[in-house]
Amino acid sequence: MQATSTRIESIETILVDVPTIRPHRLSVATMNCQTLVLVRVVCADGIVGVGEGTTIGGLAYGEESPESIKVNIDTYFAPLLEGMDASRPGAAMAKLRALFQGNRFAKCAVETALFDAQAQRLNVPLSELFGSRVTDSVDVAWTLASGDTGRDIDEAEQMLDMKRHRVFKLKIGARAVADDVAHVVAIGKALGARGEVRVDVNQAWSESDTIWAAPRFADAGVSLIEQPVAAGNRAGLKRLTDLAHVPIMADEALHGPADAFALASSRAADVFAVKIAQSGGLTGAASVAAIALAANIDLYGGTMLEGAIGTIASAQLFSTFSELKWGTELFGPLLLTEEILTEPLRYENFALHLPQGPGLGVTLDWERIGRLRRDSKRGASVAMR
Ligand code: MUC
Ligand code: MG
Repeated sequence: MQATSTRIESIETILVDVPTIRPHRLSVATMNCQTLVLVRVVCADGIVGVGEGTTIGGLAYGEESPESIKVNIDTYFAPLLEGMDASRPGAAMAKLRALFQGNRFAKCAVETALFDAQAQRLNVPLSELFGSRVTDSVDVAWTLASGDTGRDIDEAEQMLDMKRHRVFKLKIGARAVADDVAHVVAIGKALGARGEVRVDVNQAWSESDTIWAAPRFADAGVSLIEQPVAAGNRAGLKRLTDLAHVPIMADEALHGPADAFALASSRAADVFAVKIAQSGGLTGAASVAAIALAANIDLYGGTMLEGAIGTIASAQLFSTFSELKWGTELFGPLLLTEEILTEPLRYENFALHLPQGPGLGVTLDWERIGRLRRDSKRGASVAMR
């Protein structure tokens, strides 16, 4: 048991169910609600760190569900960490990784909370623990995924009018390939030079589907094709990258530094979607980015459609990247109907602007979270940060 005043006293996990502003259709799931998995690490010096380990579509996207993230933190991680020194997040996470397999999202949530607490303790923004910021804002793309071409065009027009987003990622892969191509071409035509169009297939296509679609996308001005084929099909991803019709981005194929190294070694993609949850946390994501940059692979700041905590944690890390050519898609909180911060994240002029305060730099609205949490009868017991 750690005797210092920075001892970890308790770890609490909370499931928060928040409806989305419209159905969000991916090839793997249609989301009407997002479940945020929030973690609070309470330290003996009075500092409370928060983290998030959110996924997409229950068990549809990854190997962890919101419920598994919660139960594994509660059952395995918390008893190990309680009593350890919170001022050594690296040591605590090394122990956790040595003892427990997998569970990248759960590890990300806990690691974020530990680094949030430590950055508050040192009175610096979390970014300063990861090499320091090179920017105070990151560009943010929007995902068009209503499932309807006309509605997607209207939504893109609204985003352009608001100056909130000018890069649009289109979710495809649920329909016939020719229908998807027609959908993308129509949106590209409607937006013209005012918006940049990219596509995310979420692994739904075969290599031959992609070979057929890619030159058509190139003609339509599509700038990026994300994860067209199955995550395990690295050789196929490389062959598609070598075709060089449209740059190819790896997303689901990237489960942390080992995958990043394997993909970079064969240059199986032009761009890496760096995600803190998929990478097992902030340090894993920093390694993925370093491997990409060393291999001359471009960076993109990805999301698991996290709420405000996972989003700002990602932004804190991405703000330290020396190069972020393809910007980010850190729009998760904007897809939700409820605000969980006392002051919302600042989206302006096509970018997310980072707060200057210590740690994550945001304050959670615990009263509202108390009402939204799945076991809301316990809401009143949640202490204020
Ligand atoms: C993904 O596959 O990139 C990111 C944006 C979105 O709508 O879904 C996510 C996941
Ligand atoms: Mg993706």
